[in-house]
Amino acid sequence: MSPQALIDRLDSLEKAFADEIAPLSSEQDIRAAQARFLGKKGAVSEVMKQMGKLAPEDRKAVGQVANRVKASVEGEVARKLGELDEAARAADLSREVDVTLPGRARPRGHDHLLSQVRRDCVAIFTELGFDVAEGPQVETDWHNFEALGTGKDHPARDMQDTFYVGPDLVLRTHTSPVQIRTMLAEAPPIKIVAPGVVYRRDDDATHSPMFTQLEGLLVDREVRFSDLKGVLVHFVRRFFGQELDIRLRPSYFPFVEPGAEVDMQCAFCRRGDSGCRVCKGTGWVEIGGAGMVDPVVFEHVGYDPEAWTGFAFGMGPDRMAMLRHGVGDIKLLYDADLRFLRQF
Ligand code: FA5
Repeated sequence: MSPQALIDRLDSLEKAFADEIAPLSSEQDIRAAQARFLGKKGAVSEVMKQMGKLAPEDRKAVGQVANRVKASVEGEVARKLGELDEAARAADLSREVDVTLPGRARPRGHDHLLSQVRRDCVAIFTELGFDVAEGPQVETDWHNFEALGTGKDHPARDMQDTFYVGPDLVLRTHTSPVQIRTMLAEAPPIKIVAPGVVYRRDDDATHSPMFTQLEGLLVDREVRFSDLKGVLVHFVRRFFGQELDIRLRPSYFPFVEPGAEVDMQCAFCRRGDSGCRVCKGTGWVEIGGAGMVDPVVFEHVGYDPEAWTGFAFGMGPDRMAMLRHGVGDIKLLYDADLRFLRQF
């Protein structure tokens, strides 16, 4: 082809490109058109391949036109894409938004049943003037056992199957070590409750390896067993909202003397109906242990056992949650199944 024919061809390609992209309205189509003209096998490139055969001065003239056409195609592409961008932004801005429409509601969670029960329990005692105390879940053998009158060889160690995390470190088996920590830190009189998680190698429908307890400790002058009973009766009636009675059965804990197991009247059948699955027909359900603080415990924490007296109790809020809400298996409290938890 002659140099002039190549220049004419390039000029007509420039016009053809402008016509081709004028109606296009997507970036994808515009890029495809660009490739058909400027790509390796594109129309402009095909023309340029023929320039090799030209005399040097002709090659220069055709080359200049080719460069101009290339720049013009690229300029057209940029302009067209800019137009598309502008149109999209304008469409976005002119879209109507009804600001009076209600927003999308987010589902709301609520406290876990055990948190609710714990809060209810603590509230009943703070009303009576008790403070809230806390202690660590990984506890020393001394705080969990020794200081509570349970030496290394004491047979009562078998009463609680313990998870050991070191030679002298345990996952606390009850909240009673908080009694020790509180008395070591503060002088009497003392009036605290200590809610918290405890651990034992236990596992059935009413026993979980991790469960909660609520400890209570009151130390003052001339504290009597009847004070303990009065506080426990008040608590049970406030928590269950019924005139339920409690029963204190003589029992043994190394840190109280005398000690008792605390039973409450069955909140379901009240009288011990033979078919009641909660009390198994006895009319009573065990909810905790209690007693008068053993003088040996006062000695361990440096209180004068001649001057001070006290009572302590440890209850199982999990059991009380099960009783109040008719939950048949303690595992439901720890399974995190929303179908169960949403009911409370
Ligand atoms: C104690 O743990 C004593 N520390 C309580 C105490 C405190 C007595 C202060 C005297 C003075 P006991 O092992 O009985 O006692 O446990 C108390 C309550 O915890 C039980 O009545 C029961 O309600 C609950 N409990 C015990 N083991 C489990 C378990 N594996 N799962 C759920 N609840 C449990």
